[in-house]
Amino acid sequence: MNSDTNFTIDLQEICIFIPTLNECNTIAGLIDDFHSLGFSNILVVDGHSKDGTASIAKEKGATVIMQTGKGKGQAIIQAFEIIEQEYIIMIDGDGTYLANDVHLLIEAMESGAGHVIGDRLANPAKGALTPLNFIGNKILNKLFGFAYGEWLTDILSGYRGFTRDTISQLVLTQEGFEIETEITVECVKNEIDIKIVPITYLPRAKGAITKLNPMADGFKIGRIIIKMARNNNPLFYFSLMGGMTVLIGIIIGIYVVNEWLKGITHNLLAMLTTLIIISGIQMFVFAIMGDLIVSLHRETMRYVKKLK
Ligand SMILES: Nc1nc2c(ncn2[C@@H]2O[C@H](COP(=O)(O)OP(=O)(O)OP(=O)(O)O)[C@@H](O)[C@H]2O)c(=O)[nH]1
Ligand SMILES: [Mg+2]
Repeated sequence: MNSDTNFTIDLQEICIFIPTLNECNTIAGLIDDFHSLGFSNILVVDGHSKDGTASIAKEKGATVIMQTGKGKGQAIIQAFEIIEQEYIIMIDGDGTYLANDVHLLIEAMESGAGHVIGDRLANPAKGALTPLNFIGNKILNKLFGFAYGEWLTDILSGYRGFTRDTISQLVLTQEGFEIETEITVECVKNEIDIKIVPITYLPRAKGAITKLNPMADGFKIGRIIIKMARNNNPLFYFSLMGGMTVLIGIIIGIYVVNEWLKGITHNLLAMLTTLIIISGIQMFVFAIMGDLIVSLHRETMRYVKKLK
């Protein structure tokens, strides 16, 4: 951070929050870096690390609490309940993000953002992302764009900024790595001003093991993007379901017609095909009705917010 950068936000009003699970290689350096930049409120929520991460963080002067449940998401939910500062910077403890980039997030909040996302994909160092992780992230960002109409570039980033007001509006339930997706959906739903800032992304330190399973967690994240769209963007959700149902109907229909051309009649299957296609078309009607209901609800919420 530039020493000549003058924040209007008092650093005492900022909490640096780090969720950790077995990050003994990197946690000390990260805390030192934030201290040297002038931050004193550093909170580590540890998932009962077996490698001494919690005691290292304590020695380095951070406030350390043990999480009461399991998973990164649960640690974040717990932290959001106890943090008292007006601004929260959340950063992974695996040394892949730079404390030095924090000014980018703070400046974005100073200019009015309720939520800031550090975009890792803008500038990843060589080896920071495996090809699978890079492609997986790109696909999930695009899926998110289709589902919510917000074309954000890195919904899964682990370096983010929040105002207290934003946190108070988020309803969070996901205990695992789906939490970043849920945070982003909740921000979009509550029409919070989201800003994206490009940050540096480094490879994990040698010997530090990732807790993320790219395939299993990737699928869970994709599923949550689609599932949460049911309430937030029914047009997308029910159109997708309707489209898939109609497609299944058409595939069975092609088989039925093909067989009929050969002189074999499948009466029951023909009826089933019609039923499936009609159900699919009905889902498009749900989609339009759901969209109307959500639009009305948003308008009412905007009015309620204005009254507050
Ligand atoms: N408190 C807590 N922290 C966790 C838990 N799982 C992961 N973390 C921390 O959350 C941060 C992100 O975890 P990573 O394993 O780096 O996951 P990732 O950054 O999505 O995956 P990589 O790209 O492989 O690094 C790290 O600081 C972890 O130590 C958990 O169950 N509890
Ligand atoms: Mg990581």
